Amino acid sequence: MALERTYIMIKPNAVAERHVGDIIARIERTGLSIERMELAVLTEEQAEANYAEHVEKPFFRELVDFITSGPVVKMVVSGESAIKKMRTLMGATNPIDAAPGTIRGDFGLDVAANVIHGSDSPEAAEREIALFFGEE
Ligand code: DAT
Ligand code: MG
Repeated sequence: MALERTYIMIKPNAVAERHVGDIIARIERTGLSIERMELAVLTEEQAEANYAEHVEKPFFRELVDFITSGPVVKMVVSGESAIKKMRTLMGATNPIDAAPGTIRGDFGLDVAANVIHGSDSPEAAEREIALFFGEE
């Protein structure tokens, strides 16, 4: 167990569909804390950097276009095992495979518009927090 920080982002479809309050309530109910939070439209550069590991994938351009298509809610969430706890709360990448009760299982429509992003490792969390909040 370790005290961790993770970068969480509510994607444009979920903001447009007014799921922000429900998603924040679910995060707080797990006992994790919201340290920072901001509504913003990502730049193309931020989107490409966030998804750099997927640059060779056929869906890369679609992913960048989607994530920059409207405002997102950027957050730093902290607490005991925050990275894994958030990944569990989010559910599987493809909403079709995500269990009911998870954020993607309840609100996801398809794999591209899968509602929420969460860092997958401590290294990714620090990189993403620096990228989106300009912190070290
Ligand atoms: P995760 O967001 O669960 O970490 P990932 O890192 O594999 O998943 O992919 C990043 C994002 O890319 C994912 O949230 C949605 C999009 N994506 C993944 N696979 C896709 C596919 N086959 N078609 C379209 N978009 C996809
Ligand atoms: Mg990932």
